[in-house]
Amino acid sequence: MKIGINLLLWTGCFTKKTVKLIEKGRKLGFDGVELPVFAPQAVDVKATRKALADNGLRATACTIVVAGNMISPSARDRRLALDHLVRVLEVCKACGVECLAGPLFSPLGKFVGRGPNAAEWKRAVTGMRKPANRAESLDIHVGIEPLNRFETYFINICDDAIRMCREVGSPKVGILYDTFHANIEEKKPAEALKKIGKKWLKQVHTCENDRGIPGTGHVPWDATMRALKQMKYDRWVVIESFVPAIKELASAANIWRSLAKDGDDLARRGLRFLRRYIK
Ligand code: LER
Ligand code: MN
Repeated sequence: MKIGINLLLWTGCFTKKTVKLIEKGRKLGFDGVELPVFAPQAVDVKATRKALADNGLRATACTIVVAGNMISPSARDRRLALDHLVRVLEVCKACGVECLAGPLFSPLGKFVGRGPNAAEWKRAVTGMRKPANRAESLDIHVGIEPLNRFETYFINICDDAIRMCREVGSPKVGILYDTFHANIEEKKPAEALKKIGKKWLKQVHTCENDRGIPGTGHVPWDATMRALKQMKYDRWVVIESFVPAIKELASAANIWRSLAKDGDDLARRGLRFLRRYIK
């Protein structure tokens, strides 16, 4: 396993202006960085590749639905969401990213006063086949991330993500397990992680139950790390925690309290904690 740091700790979006954060990741001791690719047109592919190579780091990426909606009855909304996802995949591949993950179906914070219905599920399965094919041809992994019910109503639990992966049926499409969301939605988070198993697990986000520094709260870290080791998981474990200074994130994920001195402090202390499990 390798440990990465999600750059959302320092910026709301990865662009040519934030390439220098890659060096920060290396200086803090991480093996890799996770790039929040929310605006693919703003990414400087050449500079990103160079910064990764110069710093000897590898990269994962995350994205969200910034336009349209893959589960919407509107064909235009579905196309916008799919075009964004395919474009992000292409930019990620060009930058050398190994896995792109996130809540890929509907926008963060969009609610309709009910849970997902059968028509939405079908649109999601049909929709995902297009980025899945592109991921196969590009040879890049994709992780579907279950989020807690206060951020999305579409895919909150690992069981639903597993069902989605089965129905999409691509070797490149699997699941991102986030300790923060699992702590809210799963009865037994480590059991849910085991159920995903090596077959579907593409990526892991580590975040404490209060969105703060991993190791300072009640996430079942011993059981989580044991499950990862038992299944011989050998991909990325990325710290994804937030600080209120990053306004876009603060408002999207309701980060109002400071849970660390600043982003650097959070990254340093989180990494020190995770290194107890991952050398
Ligand atoms: C959002 O809550 C989250 O966990 C992120 O991974 C979304 O990109
Ligand atoms: Mn996450």
